[in-house]
Amino acid sequence: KESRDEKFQRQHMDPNTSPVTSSYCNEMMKRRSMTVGRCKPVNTFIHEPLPDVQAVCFQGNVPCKNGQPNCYQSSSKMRITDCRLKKGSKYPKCDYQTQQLQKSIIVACEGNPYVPVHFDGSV
Ligand code: T3P
Repeated sequence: KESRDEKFQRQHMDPNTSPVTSSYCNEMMKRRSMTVGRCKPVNTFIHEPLPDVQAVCFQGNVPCKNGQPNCYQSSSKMRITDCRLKKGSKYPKCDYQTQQLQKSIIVACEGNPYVPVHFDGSV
């Protein structure tokens, strides 16, 4: 079974692509199985090396949006792509807007080793 950190990597890590075309999100959301059963409405891909993203678990501690205490904000801006489902897009035709950004990321971390398991947002 897929572990929570494997799921984070499937949903959020894309170190080797510095995007991108306007079809990036349509292709990647499908390739990474986020259009199975429903279209995941919002998802962010991170274009930085995995060790740099894992290191965020030891950077600035911030509260998570759900009130839990285990979120961390990256001290540096990272290259990310936000995928947002377009208005009117209806499953199974998941049609996404692709937006490249450079922002600080906020992830939730768990476990031993202590690694990212959820993408909480970007600032
Ligand atoms: P996950 O917990 O699998 O990482 O908040 C619900 C989902 O939306 C959550 O999935 C993370 C995702 N999300 C992004 O990927 N980027 C964002 O900027 C926000 C706000 C949410």
